[in-house]
Amino acid sequence: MSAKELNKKDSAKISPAKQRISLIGVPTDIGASHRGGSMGPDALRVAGLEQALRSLGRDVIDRGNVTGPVNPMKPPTDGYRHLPETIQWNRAVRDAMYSTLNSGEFPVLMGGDHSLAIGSVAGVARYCKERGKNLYVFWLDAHADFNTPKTSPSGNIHGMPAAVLSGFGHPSMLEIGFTTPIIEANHIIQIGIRSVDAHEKIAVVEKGVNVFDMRQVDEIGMRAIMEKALGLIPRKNAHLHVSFDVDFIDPTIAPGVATTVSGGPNYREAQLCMEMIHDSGLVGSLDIVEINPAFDQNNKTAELAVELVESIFGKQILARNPFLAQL
Ligand SMILES: [Mn+2]
Repeated sequence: MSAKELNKKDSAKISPAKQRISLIGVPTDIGASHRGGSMGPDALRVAGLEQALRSLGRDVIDRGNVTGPVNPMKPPTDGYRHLPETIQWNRAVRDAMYSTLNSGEFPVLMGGDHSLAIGSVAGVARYCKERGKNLYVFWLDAHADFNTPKTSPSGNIHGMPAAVLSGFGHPSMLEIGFTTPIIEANHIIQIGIRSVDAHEKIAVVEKGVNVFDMRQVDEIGMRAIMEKALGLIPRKNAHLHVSFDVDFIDPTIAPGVATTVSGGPNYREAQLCMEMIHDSGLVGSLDIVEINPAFDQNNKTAELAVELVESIFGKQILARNPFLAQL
């Protein structure tokens, strides 16, 4: 799709329905390699997420936190760390996401580690199936998160959610979904990827995940990547879920995450990504995961995440009039 065609389509959708935004805290690091992600929801609250979205004219309600078991800090069993606890958290997340969407609100999951995307996407997928909507997921991340217990050295489930969503993982994790797979692998669109284990390199290609790695961003730029990524989504009856792992961003500006990887999008590239997600008018639910305040500096990573999320909800540098933009 050319830039001109994209602009035309976007201008018709520049004012998405102003649903109330529902913030859902999920304070756990049950699936992570390091402790501290459980403080993520409060880091986003302290950084002013609710107020920032209100200042964009949105009605926002903070629903408090979903609850679940404490992190028992156990070693892996049969290739998984904390499998029963992770399932318990994810069932609660799934039900919270589903009921929020069902009541007409826009759910924003404040994690928590990325294993929570299993429950989050499962809840969104159920809603979409019942409404006849075609679900696509943007997976903004440094990692492909496509491990299975056979291939994961650590057994940390936050390295596995994209595989589980596509139907690969422990049966009791697949059961979090109402269908198997929870979403077809080719409806997962990964952007910013730069740390992929040897077997994952093969698995994501074999299973048909759409991966835009950092080399592609280097070669053709974020604008072209986002045009391609958005071009994969049919415009009719589509629901876009954005699963935003904050380690997507370059660690020089976002150090407060569980697993940093050099060479991520810089500030403007990340902003452009979010602005183009907004302009598509397709986004209907969001995860913000992997912020780890224990590794942060004065909460700057949560503050940056808030700025980026503002752009997903339409904050712009100028009052861009789609008609003036054509001149
Ligand atoms: Mn991730």
